[in-house]
Amino acid sequence: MRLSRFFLPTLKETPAEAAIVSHRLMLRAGMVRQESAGIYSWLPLGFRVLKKVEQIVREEQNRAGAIEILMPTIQPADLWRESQRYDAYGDEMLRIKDRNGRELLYGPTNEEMVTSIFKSFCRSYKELPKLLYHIQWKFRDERRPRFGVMRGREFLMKDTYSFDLTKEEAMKSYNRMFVAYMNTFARMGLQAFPMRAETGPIGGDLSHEFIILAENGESKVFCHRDLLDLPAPGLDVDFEGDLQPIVDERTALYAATEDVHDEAAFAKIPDDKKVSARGIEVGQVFYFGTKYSEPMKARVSHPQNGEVPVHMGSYGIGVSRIVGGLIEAFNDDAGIIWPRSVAPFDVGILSMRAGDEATDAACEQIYAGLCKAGLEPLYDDSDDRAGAKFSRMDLIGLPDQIIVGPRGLKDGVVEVKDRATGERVNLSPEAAIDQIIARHQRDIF
Ligand code: 5CA
Repeated sequence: MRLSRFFLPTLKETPAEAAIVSHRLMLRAGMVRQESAGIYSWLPLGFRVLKKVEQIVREEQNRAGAIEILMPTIQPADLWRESQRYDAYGDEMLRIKDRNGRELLYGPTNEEMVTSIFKSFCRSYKELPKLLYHIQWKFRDERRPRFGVMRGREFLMKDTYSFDLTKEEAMKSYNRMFVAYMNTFARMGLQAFPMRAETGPIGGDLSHEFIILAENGESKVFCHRDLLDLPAPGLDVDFEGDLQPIVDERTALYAATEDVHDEAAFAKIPDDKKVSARGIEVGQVFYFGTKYSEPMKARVSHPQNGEVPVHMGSYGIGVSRIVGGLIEAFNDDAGIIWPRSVAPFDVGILSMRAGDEATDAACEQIYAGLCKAGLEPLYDDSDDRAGAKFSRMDLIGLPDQIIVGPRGLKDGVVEVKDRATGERVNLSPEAAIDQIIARHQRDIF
């Protein structure tokens, strides 16, 4: 993409309304625009990151055996009366009437609808287990929308729903999602820790939140320091095998959110291993048994016992929240530093003298070489001052920059800068292309 043709409305001033660094940087980098409290348009740069995050989430859901569907944002109120949640959900639910006076709502989550889909088509235990998910916008009329996309009112969520014959089987589905989550966040460069959590309006008695530690996080969390050293399970885990040991290893150590924190259990941890910190909840998993299948009569035939309600769980990831979470985790004074797997473009090409024949030719050569290798460069072909180009490229945080100017080209070199470390090397244009491709291949998995 050539910057001259792109739409990158960066801001010079720091927006006063933004209280935390990720919100400030998203506005300054022209990633989003607020349309109303907690409601955002995603501008091209932000949209590209959102899509990358969404795609990683999708790939890891598919790898774990979940099946993608797409349910609507608008749901009939009657569905929620069946589960008794219509009134219980309270003011967070946006209630709407259509022209015929029929009551509708903008879905804050989809347990009811997916249960209704399941029961229309699945009648036998032979069809189980089933894991269905979608990636769809939700609306929750949050009392205090804040921190930009981190606590929005309209936000993008991936929600998966599992259907099993028994509690034991449902635990296997829970474990699948648990393991898939660790891998999902690791692919984005994030370390997310599972912590025991409250179930709230979703229900049930077993739940974990996945938390990334961050100073500006809304959640207060407590855990054993050794939990922080456990790596993600890895993309080669066998989802058809026994995942219990992997989950056990990650749930054996104390880890809890404030709501379910047990001070007595925490006190037993040696002082130097106690972590009490703030974090961002990027995902949450729930097992709630027959809470929805019972009232909504989602039953299947049992091999011995006639008909039984299915055991269910639900598993959410805050796709749009993660974009803010990533910036909280990866930034410096100059701006954002994207991990390669979620960067809006793979590399920036900065022309130090647009219009100079040799500089233009070298930029075009590098641009074409990178595109041919399947990478997506952003080529700053504008005639802005060098300083403005440097600070804009640093602000938007592409992992690598190639700086091309007449002075270097006289010696046959361009400059390759690593955004994260600030390290610079001079290389021929061909070697610069190879170097960027190698860095990309090293980090994308
Ligand atoms: N039905 C369940 C699981 S699918 C559910 O709704 N879970 S949830 O309430 O925990 O939401 C799932 C994830 O969505 C959260 O972990 C969080 O990352 C994200 N999320 C929740 N509320 C918001 C919000 N107001 N703004 C942005 N992201 C949110």
